[in-house]
Amino acid sequence: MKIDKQQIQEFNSQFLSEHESNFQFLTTQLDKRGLNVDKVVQKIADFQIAIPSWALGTGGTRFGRFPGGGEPATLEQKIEDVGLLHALNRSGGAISLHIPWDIPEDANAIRQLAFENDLIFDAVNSNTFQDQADQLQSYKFGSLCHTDQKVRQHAIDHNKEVIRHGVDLGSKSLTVWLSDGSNFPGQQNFKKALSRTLDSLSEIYASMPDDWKMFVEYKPFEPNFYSTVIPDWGTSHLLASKLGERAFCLVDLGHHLPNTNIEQIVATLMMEGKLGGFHFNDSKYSDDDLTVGSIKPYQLFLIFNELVDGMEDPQLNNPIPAWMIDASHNVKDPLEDLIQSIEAIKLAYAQALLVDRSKLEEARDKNDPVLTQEIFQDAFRTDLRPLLAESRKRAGAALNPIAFYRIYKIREQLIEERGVHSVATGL
Ligand code: AFD
Ligand code: MN
Ligand code: MN
Repeated sequence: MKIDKQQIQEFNSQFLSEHESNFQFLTTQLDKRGLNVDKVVQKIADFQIAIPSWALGTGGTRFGRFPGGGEPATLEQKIEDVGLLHALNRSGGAISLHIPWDIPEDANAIRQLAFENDLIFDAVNSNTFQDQADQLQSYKFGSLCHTDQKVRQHAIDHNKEVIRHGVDLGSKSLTVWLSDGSNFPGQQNFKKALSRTLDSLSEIYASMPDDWKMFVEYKPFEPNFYSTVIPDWGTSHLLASKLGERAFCLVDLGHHLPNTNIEQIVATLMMEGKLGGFHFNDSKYSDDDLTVGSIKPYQLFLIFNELVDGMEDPQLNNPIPAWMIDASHNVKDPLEDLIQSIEAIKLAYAQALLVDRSKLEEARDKNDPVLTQEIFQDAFRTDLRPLLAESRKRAGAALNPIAFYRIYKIREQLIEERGVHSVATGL
């Protein structure tokens, strides 16, 4: 199914007068603060967030999974779902594929389909955390870090194959997340495991086209519960530095121990020009993969404050990170959940754009923590949702995407087309 522009215009017309008065009220407030509202609205519109192919189906836990129906069962349907999302909010103009879950049979046809849906291909992801059917070399005790050279080579070759698929689709980056690690003290030689991982990654890095980037993800635990080979940003940074200038760290918000100061990690990595990728989600405990901004919206704002600071600092040389949502939806409709996540990301971004950076620096220089807090609170407590709605309106998207999704019964139509029992590939 497809959403046509006419439908969106019709829908928007019902909400237009309410929106105009909200936006007017906010514009007056922001004008007084000397903010260029049009510029902010444009920045919000330009901010595009990639959607991972594995987030379009219902997620689950190891205890169970409760699919809601109408899930995309093929790569074509996954592209169609991201296309729907993008038509609704004009903010998710890229899809990130996971190989071998999403191997394109005909890359040209898939490229064409993405083009018709106004989508590009974001980073491709390798999978060395599961054994595939008939796989001779098992990843039970690791992949790129494995003690057995044959297993390492198998994992290296898989990553090279992922790059080839990415090249065929026009991707420009590879994301590597490793589940490698150990479950028990003494099981693994830390130094050897890390240096084997570096050697394996070097071979993969060398096989990337010159205009490609590699993103190295880190995670402190799970599925291994005693140690992981790349547990933290420091280890990821060490690998990225040794690999070369096209290797970067990837921050996944859920991949930190509780209360970690993620905003400080972001600042440090950007200072070093090594923050390459970003996976958004939210968590109460660990890698909960919940809707972005649903648990700790203030932390998200603080993180965006550093991201904006890093992007606006002329002295820094960090590339614009590749933004992606990496969340799982166990009880919500995946598409509705993604709409909410995108909204939360853009809200935090807009709030961070509101921070008066010269005032902030002045207050910091004078060691005035009261004033710095006032500045943060001022930005965080301003309801900027009308700015987001305005940026959607200008981009030809729905003023209220969730309402559109429900009123036009998108899920019901997907269930009608695909059936109640269609199951997405992936986790
Ligand atoms: C993991 C990682 C990583 C990986 C994905 C697999 O965050 O991004 O590709 O989930 O589903 O938790
Ligand atoms: Mn991730
Ligand atoms: Mn994760």
